[in-house]
Amino acid sequence: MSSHTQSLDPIKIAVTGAAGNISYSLLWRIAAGEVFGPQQPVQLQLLEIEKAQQAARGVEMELLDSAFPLLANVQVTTDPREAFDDVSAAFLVGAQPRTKGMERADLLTANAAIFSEQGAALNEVARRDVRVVVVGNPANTNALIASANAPDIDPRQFTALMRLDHNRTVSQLSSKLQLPVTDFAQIAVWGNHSASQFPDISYATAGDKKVSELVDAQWVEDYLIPTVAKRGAEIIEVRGSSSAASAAAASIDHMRDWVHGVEDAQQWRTAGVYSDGSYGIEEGLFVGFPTRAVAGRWEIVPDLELSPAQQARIQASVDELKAEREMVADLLK
Ligand code: NAX
Repeated sequence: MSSHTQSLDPIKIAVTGAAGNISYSLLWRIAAGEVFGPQQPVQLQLLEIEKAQQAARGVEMELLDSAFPLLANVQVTTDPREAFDDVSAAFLVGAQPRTKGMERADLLTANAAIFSEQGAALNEVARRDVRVVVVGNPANTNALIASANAPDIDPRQFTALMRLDHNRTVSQLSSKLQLPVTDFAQIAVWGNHSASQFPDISYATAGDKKVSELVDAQWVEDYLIPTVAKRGAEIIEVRGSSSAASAAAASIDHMRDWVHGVEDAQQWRTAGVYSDGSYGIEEGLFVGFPTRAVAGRWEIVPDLELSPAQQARIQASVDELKAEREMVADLLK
């Protein structure tokens, strides 16, 4: 077993925003083997802007001090072409986080330039089968920009993190019904990673029961949906800074499921994926869908029946994504 372990070549993994809060949790879990498995050595290629280079070096020092058996090497750079060179996976975390009172539109333009440059660099130097998850907000539109600037990479290799919204939905149901999180299946969050998102429990099950028969429809409408959709703001209010460890945990979940797949077909996940036109959602947008991780790909769960109420909520969030796309139109080739 161990001789086999040692014979695997390291794979290269890029993480941007390496000196930031999310990365401080994320990097340790990648290095511990929680994404690519306990046999797979990794080389971490960390991207940071100039003014955070020293802090990123401190992160590198601590990673090395952790003496992870699977950590083959750590590199820190300011150059996206170096960071993305030959990578199998990229966690695009680095961005300007939203601060109190900042409008979403300001956030969009501040971050759009970063993601167009990084998309172009991925296109130049990353492996063609690279798996990219965009965590930095506005994640869905940043994924769209990165993908549009990487014309030689299949857009299905780009995703936006919506797993945190998914996990928050599961967690709220678990607390409400006093059941373990593992009892729940067929949950999804449609739309944008923003307050317009639609956590949807219409198909959800808890064991052999339908969740919609266990909870009141009014509770879903008045409590569950707004609580999940505004959880990010609530965390900032209560913790004093934005979700970091839970966002890292969701990023780990997302990439691990994408790489290894999820066997149970009832165990849907939420990923912000390239829309193929399913459910009338415009092709080419990056949208939270009910998905399954199958054979190394995200597949959109097909043939769900949508009520007019579901359709209206999904449409509202998709309309917001279209408006965001409009604001960055000059960066989409
Ligand atoms: P931090 O401000 O702690 O860290 C961000 C880091 O990115 C900083 O060290 C900064 O120097 C670096 N950075 C900025 N521009 C860069 C560039 N061009 N290249 C490389 N690095 C760059 O933020 P953190 O709390 O780690 O959050 C990172 C991003 O995740 C934010 O955009 C945040 O809004 C977003 N989030 C997304 C979530 C999701 O579910 N999709 C949830 C959590 C989080 O809010």
